[in-house]
Amino acid sequence: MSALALPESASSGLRALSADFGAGKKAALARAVSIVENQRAGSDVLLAAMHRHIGRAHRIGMTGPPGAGKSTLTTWLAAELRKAGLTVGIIAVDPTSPFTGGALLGDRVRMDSVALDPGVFIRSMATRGSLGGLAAATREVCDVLDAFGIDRILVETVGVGQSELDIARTVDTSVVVLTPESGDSIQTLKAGLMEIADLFVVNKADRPGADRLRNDLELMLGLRSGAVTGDATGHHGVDFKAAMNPAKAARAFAKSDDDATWTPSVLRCVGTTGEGVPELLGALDRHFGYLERSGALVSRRRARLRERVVDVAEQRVRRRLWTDAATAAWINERIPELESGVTTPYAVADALLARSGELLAGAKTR
Ligand SMILES: Nc1nc2c(ncn2[C@@H]2O[C@H](COP(=O)(O)OP(=O)(O)O)[C@@H](O)[C@H]2O)c(=O)[nH]1
Ligand SMILES: [Mg+2]
Repeated sequence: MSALALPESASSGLRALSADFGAGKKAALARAVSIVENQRAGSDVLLAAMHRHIGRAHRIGMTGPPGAGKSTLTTWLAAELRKAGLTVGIIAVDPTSPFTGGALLGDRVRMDSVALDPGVFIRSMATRGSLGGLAAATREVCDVLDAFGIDRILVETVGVGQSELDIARTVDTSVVVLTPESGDSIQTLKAGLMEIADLFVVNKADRPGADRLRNDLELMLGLRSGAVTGDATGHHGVDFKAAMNPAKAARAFAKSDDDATWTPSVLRCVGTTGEGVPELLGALDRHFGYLERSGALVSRRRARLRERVVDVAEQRVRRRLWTDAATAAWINERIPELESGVTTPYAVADALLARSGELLAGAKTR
């Protein structure tokens, strides 16, 4: 890629950065990621210039409870992808276990060889205010890695709450990693986690209970009765309710064809030895192929573009309106009428929006 096309107004610093980024220098990638992650000056300009260059990378989420082996498997995947000559980005958004933290101490050698490989870029995400902001930041950092030309982006997240699910939804393929320890609680696992899964990994298959967990998952997915759950609408993940309802699953199966349907499979892995990792890679490639053939990739990417517009618009409304001194003064002047009940917060809010057209359009900048 040549240098990013920046507007005339871009600073000389951004120009130098863009030239180095275009030349494939990893230091420029790291700087661009930091600017975007922390929403520093130039962030929007850089992302806008990168927009044309995104869409090549396969974005893969590794989601699951803390300690399931997400980082370990991510390291294995990165090593295997490198062997295949692909470049890899790793984004760790797991606040309970930083990618470079103690959890991987037992695995220092492989981790170091991955971390020091010039074809691998690793970043642990700091929280951007809230977890909600983190999903947007994760998506933007993925865009930067994608624009740089990185082939596979692995995003590690803990699938415990809504915000983490939002992060998981920023990827093309979601892998949910579970362990035999989570086996007994399978019914209590958040349905949300089940719904986003394109692939399940039963990790720690060296431990007792792995086969049972795999059976339980396959039963739940309707795989063991031979019924396949449909994804005919092209939405993300398995139809969990249909999976719990064999008759519905059978109907979905009857009207499905291979290109329009994805059935999440359940793979076994042993993170400590790398067993099952080649099969996981194969399944990831198959899922990407399915996304391309079925049109789901296009629709997911369209949905992401829509979300991006909404995110950016909200950011700009906030920034333009609430940092404007005249707007703050105007609201203050309305307080007496609000206090006396002459007007309501709803009427004031409408009046505020009606008078802020130019400000919202960015025509007035201060
Ligand atoms: N016995 C066993 N331990 C594993 C396996 N995979 C990972 N571990 C260990 O489980 C712990 C947590 O792994 P980690 O990758 O940090 O989990 P994360 O929190 O999901 O990222 C580490 O000590 C790993 O070495 C496995 O297949 N079998
Ligand atoms: Mg981890």
